[in-house]
Amino acid sequence: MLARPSWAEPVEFDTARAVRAEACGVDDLTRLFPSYETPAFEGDRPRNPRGPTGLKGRGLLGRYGANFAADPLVFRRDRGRLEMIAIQRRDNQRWAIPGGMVDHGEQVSETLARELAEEALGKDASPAQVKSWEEKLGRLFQQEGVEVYRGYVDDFRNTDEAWMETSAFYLLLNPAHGNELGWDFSLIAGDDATDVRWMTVSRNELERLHANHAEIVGRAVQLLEAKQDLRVLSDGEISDPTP
Ligand code: RP5
Repeated sequence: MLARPSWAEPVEFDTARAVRAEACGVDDLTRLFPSYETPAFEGDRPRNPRGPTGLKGRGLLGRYGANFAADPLVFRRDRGRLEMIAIQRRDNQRWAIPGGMVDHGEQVSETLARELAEEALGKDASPAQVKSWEEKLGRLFQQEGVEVYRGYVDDFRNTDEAWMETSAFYLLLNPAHGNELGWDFSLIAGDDATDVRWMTVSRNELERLHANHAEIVGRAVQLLEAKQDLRVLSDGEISDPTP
C-alpha cells in the first residue's frame, strides 16, 4: 500500500477525526471543521453542498470537508487579443488555470504566486530566481490582484464528503510588470503540467477547460472589461471604445 502523503488526512473518517482533534489540541471536536464557515453535516460527517456525487470518503482529496485551492488568472494583451496563462493538467489532460492547494498557514496571495512560479515559470530556473518571482508575484497579487471568485469547484475529485473550493484572482500584466519581475513572459511547464501556454481567451478555448474554470475565467473577463473599459469578443479579440 502507498504511504499516505504528508498533506492528506487518514482515509478512514473516524481516524481522520481523531487526528484532526489531536492537531487542534481538543479531546472532542464539536465542530469537526473549524476552518470551514458553513459546513453541512450528515450525522457527524461533512456533506458536499452540491452532492451527491456517488463517491464516499475523501477519495483523491487530502481532507474531509472543503479542500482549499487558489487560482491565479494572469492576463496580457498581445497583438490585439486577450491571452491568459493556461496549463495542461497531467492528471486529466485538460487545459486549466494554473491553480493549486493552499498550504497550511499560507496566504492566498502566496499560493497564487507559488503555483504560478512552479507550474508555469520556474522549472529550469535557479531556486533563487524562483524565490524572487514568488515574492514579487505575491506582492503584485496583493497590490493589483482582483478577486474574481470564491467558492465551490466542480472538480472530478469531489466526493460526498470532500470537495474543492477556490479563491481566484486576476492580474493584467503589461511590459512594465515583466521588467519589474525580470521575466520575458516565456513559459515553462512545471511537474504537474504536461504543457503551458498563453491561451487566447476565446469561447472555443474556454469551453474545453477543466472543471468550472470557464465560468471563473468568464467572471474575470467581465470584471476586466468593466475596469479597463473594453470589450473582449468571442474569438478573444479586444475591442477598445473609439477615442
Ligand atoms: C482545481 O484544481 C482548482 O480550481 C485548482 O485549479 C486545482 C487544485 O488542484 P491541484 O492542481 O493542486 O491538483 O479544481
